[in-house]
Amino acid sequence: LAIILYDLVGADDRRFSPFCWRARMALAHKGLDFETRPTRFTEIGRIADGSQNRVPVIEDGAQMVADSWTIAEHLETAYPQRPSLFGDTGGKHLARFVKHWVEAIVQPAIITLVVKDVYDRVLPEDKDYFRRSREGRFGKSLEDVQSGRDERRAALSRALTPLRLLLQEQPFIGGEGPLFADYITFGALQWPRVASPFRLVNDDDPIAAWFERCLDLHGGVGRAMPAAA
Ligand SMILES: N[C@@H](CCC(=O)N[C@@H](CS)C(=O)NCC(=O)O)C(=O)O
Repeated sequence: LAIILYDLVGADDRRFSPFCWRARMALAHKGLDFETRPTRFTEIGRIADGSQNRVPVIEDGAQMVADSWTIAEHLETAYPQRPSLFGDTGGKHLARFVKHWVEAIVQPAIITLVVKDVYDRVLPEDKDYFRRSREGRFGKSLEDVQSGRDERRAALSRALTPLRLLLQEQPFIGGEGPLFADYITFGALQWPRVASPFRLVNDDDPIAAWFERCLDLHGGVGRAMPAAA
């Protein structure tokens, strides 16, 4: 029985959620059979028993699991014979650092560069909700949040310095091969790739080369999602 992944969907079937990409890459890494259920922002409350307010959520047989980190832990525990997402116990703790770094530093920097572009690509039914909730969070219009992004792009590049230095020394955050820490970071960059034409990383940046490698992983599951034009 295939695992079901409730996956955020925008216009033209775009799947841009950074957190859902973590889960999708984790499922692909484990080589598990899964299908995605495209879910709009304003449909999340209708998943299964109605107790969810965020995606990703997966249904693995009778088990419903929410939250990308909890999903990775679940997959690691339920499918120990499949390739590991953490490498070892220490690897899991280090992945937690990467999660906090990406959520506290990287994603907040990215959202201010692309939030209006994301809005332009959410489904019509979600537009009011998206604008209201995000403008409430920022205390200004989406247009004002995103404006001046050319000048703010360099700050993101500086924030990514530790990742850039690491990727000059090894092909993946996990070392020779990818681990969940790679997927956490990949999700943060796949989100603007799918939802915005704005280029965040220069082509000659080692991070760009790593991102291309990630797009090709597991049969190219990441690359199969078209980039925004
Ligand atoms: N801690 C959660 C965060 C998930 C999350 O924030 N998902 C966003 C989509 S990227 C969401 O569902 N947002 C619903 C909303 O904004 O109403 C995880 O790691 O899965």
